[in-house]
Amino acid sequence: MDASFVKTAPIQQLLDRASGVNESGGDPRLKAIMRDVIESTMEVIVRHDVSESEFWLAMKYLADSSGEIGLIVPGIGLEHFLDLYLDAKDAEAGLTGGTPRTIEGPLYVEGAPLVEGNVNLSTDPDEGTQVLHMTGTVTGPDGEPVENAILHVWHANSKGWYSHFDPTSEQTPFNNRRRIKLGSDGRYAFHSKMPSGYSVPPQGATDQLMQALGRHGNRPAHVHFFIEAPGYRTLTTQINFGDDPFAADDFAFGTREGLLPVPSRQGDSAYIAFDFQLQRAGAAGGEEFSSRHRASAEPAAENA
Ligand code: MBD
Ligand code: FE
Repeated sequence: MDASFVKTAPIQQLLDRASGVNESGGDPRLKAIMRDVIESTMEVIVRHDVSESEFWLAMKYLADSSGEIGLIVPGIGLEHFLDLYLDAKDAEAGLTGGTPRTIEGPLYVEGAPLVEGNVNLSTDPDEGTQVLHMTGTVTGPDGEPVENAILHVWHANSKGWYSHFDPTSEQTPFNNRRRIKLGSDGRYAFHSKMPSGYSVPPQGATDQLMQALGRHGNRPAHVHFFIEAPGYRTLTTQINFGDDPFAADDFAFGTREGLLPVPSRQGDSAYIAFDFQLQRAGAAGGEEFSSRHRASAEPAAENA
C-alpha cells in the first residue's frame, strides 16, 4: 500500500478529531502541530509497512528512554538541525558573522559560582591529567571589547563525567562549572583539569539506539560556553579539541568549523587561545536565553 492511504477521507477525519482542530477549546498552534506529527507518524508506518510488534517495540523504547531524551536528541542530529535552522533564519534576516553557535547539550547546571579574574574551574582533585589554560577576548562585530559579559563555562573531568550528572558521585556540585564576570576589556582567562571525551552511558537507551544504527556514542573532549552581555545576542557554543580521535566523528554533531582549536600541549599543561565574537542584539532582541528547562543546584558552602 502507498502513503496516499493516509490522505483518504476516513484517516483525515480521524486526524481532525484526534488533534481537536474543530473544537473551540485548546491551543490552535498545538493542534496544528500535533495533527502534522500524528499524520507524519502514520505516513512512516505505511511507507515502511511497520508491523504491530515493531510499533509497540518503538512505543516501549520511547516510554523507557525518557531519562535520556537530552542525549537521544543530539545523537539523532536534531539538536544540530536546530542550529542549522537558526543559522538559515539568521542568514535570511541578514544576521551573520561572529563565532558560530553550536549545541548546548543536556549537561548545563544553573547557579554555578559567579567569579572574576583568572579563575580555577576545578574544585576537585583529578590525577594524571594536564592543566588546561584557556585565554582570549570577547569582542563585538567591529572588534570592540564587549563590556560586562558573563561567560558561562562547563566541561567534563578527565573521566568524561560532568559534575551533578556523575554516576560515581565523586564530584562536588559545581566542579568544572563557573560563570565568569568579565571587565571592560572583554578579556577572559581560566584554568582547569583537562577534560576527556564523553561517552553515552553503556547499555542505556542512547547506547542501544546507536548500536542498532551501527553507530557509536562518543564525543571528542570539549568545553561548553554561554556568553551573555548587555546589547549583544546570547551565544551558545563550545570548542572541541582538534587533536581528539573523535574530532571529526562526534556522535552529537556538535563539532563545527571554527570551533576546533588544537591545544598546545607542553608537559603538564595545555594551552588554548580562543577569541569569541558576538553579534549585536537588534530590535528583534536576542539577549535572552532559550527557555529550555535546565538542571539547577545550590552552590556548596565553600563556593558561596
Ligand atoms: C555532552 O557532553 C554533550 O555536550 C552533548 C551535546 C551530548 C552529550 C554529552
Ligand atoms: Fe558536553
